[in-house]
Formats: sequence, structure tokens, C-alpha cells
Amino acid sequence: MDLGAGRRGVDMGASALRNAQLARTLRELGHHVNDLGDVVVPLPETLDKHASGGLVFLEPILGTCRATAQRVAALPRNAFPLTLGGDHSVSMGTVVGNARRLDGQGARLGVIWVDAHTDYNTPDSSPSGNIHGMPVAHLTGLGDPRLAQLGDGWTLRPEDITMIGIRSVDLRERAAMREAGIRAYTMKDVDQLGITRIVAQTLEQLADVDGIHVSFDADALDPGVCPGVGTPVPGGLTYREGHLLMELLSESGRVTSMDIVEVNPTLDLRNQTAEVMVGMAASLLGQRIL
Ligand code: HAR
Ligand code: MN
Ligand code: MN
Repeated sequence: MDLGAGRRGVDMGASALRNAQLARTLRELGHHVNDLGDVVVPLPETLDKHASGGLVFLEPILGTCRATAQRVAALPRNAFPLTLGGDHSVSMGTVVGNARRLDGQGARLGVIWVDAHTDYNTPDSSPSGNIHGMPVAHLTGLGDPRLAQLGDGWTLRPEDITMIGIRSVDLRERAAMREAGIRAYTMKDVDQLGITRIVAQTLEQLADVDGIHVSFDADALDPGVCPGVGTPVPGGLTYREGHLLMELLSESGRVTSMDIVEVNPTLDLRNQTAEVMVGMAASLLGQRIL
């Protein structure tokens, strides 16, 4: 879906990733891959943008996230759901779904949010009104009550979130992040500490969770590596930093699900961004069969 983004085109991201041989790549690593197809999303052309008041496309985004959560939650505990976006608002559905998949009551899920942005706006603080800038806040129970209640009472604990690759945070978003105590490794931290130490600290901080979900926004990587994104920010993760992050997480054996989001084929160069992101998924899933 692209209803949560300010530009059209990320709804084609899943097709681009399939086209970049995602399934074949994972099969070559020894995995059994089952493509469950798309969650059907209404087209923006058929909708009234402001049907539910202030929040753009709120109702169809809510419906899509609910359907996504349901489909993910129905998967077995020992499956590895790899969900393809779509703009980052789909992750409200995937995170809720994975918490429910690991435990019907809602497990204690750790989330590693790999992104240039913190996505911690609420409808009040958002400068754009685009819901893809708000999923983390809603997962922790803030913001619009309809989105915040996607988990039916389950919410993501702020202390179970770690963000990596951050370099674009709105002023009020930063204050809210501080107040909630959410850990974020900015690009400065990546420069100073390196990915190896960041991963070690992150796994230690997430020592008590039941499973770890990696939500990978393609704009975390540098726009030179991933040009096909709607909100590029210079100074991102290098190709190797991205792979090392995935490889170390893979080695830990603790990651239980992943999203790939914000791939926009209309802004890409010959599907480069989708190809890079297929490589990231392959690195995250590479150790599981060795
Ligand atoms: N912070 C800005 C906003 O809320 C832009 C964030 C949206 N961009 C993303 N999400 N791709 O990671 O509008
Ligand atoms: Mn994002
Ligand atoms: Mn982003």
C-alpha cells in the first residue's frame, strides 16, 4: 500500500522485490519459501482522502493493518514471516501480528527499527500528516486511538525498541522519543561505535524479549545504495554496514520476523533498491540453515 506516504508508488514495492528474485534467493539458501500473495488494499483513486476527518486515508490504512496482522498472526510460531511493503505504516500490522503469532495474548516482542527516520510522530506532532511517519508512536499506544488499539490492548513497550540508522527527526518527535526513553542509534553512533558494538548492545538490551522483529526501511541505507525511496536522506548506512547488521543479527539466531518497506520502483534505477533489499533479507536469513 502507499496510502501512508506522501508520494505514490511504494505499493509496487512488493512486486519489485518479487521481481528481484526474493523467493529464489532464499530457496538457494535452503529455505522453504511460501509466497502467500498480497493483502488487498483499496486504490487511492477510489477513496476519499479525508473521509475520516483529519488523518489522511486513516480508515483504509487501519483496515489494511488489521488484515495484515490477522494473516501474520495465523502463521506458525516456527515460520519466519517476511512481510513486504508498502509504506512503513504496514508495520503497525506486522508488529501486532507477530506479537500475537508468538503468543495468542501478545508476546513481549523486541523491535529493531532500521530507518533514517524515527517514525514516532502522532497526528498532533506530524509536520506532513502522513501516517508512515507515525507507526512506532501508535504501536506504543500514543496518537489516534483507532490506530493505537490495533493490538486490542497489546502495545509495544518502549524499552523493547531499538532504532538504527537515524538521521532525520522532527523537533517534537525528538522530545517524545526522549520522554518515552526509546533507544536510537543515529548515524553518528554508527560512525563512532560501528555496527558490531551496536548489535552487541542491542541484543543485550533485548535479552528478555520472546522474539525480535526487524523492520527495515530501505531509506536507512544511503540514497546512493537505495535511490528508490520516497524520502531519501543523505549520509545513510553503507552497503556493507547494512549487510553486517543483517549478518550479525542472523548469527544471533534471535530474529523471528522481518519487514522490508518503502521500496519505491517509480523512483528507482533499474530495480537496484529492490535488489539491494533482497540481499539484506538473504543476509538476515543466511545463518538460519547453516
Ligand atoms: N518525519 C517525517 C514525517 O513525519 C517524515 C517521515 C516519513 N518518512 C519515512 N518513514 N519514510 O520512515 O512526515
Ligand atoms: Mn520508516
Ligand atoms: Mn524512513
